[in-house]
Amino acid sequence: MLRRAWFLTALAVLPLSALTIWAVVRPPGTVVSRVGAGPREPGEIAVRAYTWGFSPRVIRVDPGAAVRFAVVSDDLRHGFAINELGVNLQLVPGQEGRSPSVTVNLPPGRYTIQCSVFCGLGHASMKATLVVGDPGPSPGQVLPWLVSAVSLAAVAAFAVVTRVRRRHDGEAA
Ligand SMILES: [Cu+2]
Repeated sequence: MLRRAWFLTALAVLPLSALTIWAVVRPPGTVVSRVGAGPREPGEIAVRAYTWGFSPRVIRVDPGAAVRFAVVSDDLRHGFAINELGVNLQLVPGQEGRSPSVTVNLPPGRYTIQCSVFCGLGHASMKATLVVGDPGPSPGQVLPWLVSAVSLAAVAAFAVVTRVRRRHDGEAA
């Protein structure tokens, strides 16, 4: 009986603590820049590149906006590439790399920003996201809700099973 209580507690507590950890450890710098400048004045988007990531990690722009990227590397040589926009900057540490003004003629969605200069172990994971318009929630935003729904269902199922088993035991006795 005692063991069952422990098990139930663990079932309820573990997913919650996992969620808390996930929320706390979530990588910093999810700063969001929203640029919706008109076609005449390109909105300038300042980005920092470092080993191994970009800040901000998420850049939001409106479809049709004219933008210009100003990127500075904090440490090594890095690149800043958005294939769909034809942007590819080679960054020298300490120098600002500036892209020409580009018009975001892309359908709403998420586009990968990546480092284009090999910079070591974490190079392949050195990425950020360009969000154009409002493409709806990403899988990462839905995940916490999914996890809590699944753990609630598990707790409920376990409660039902123990009740049924207890009743069964009662009849047998
Ligand atoms: Cu790199």
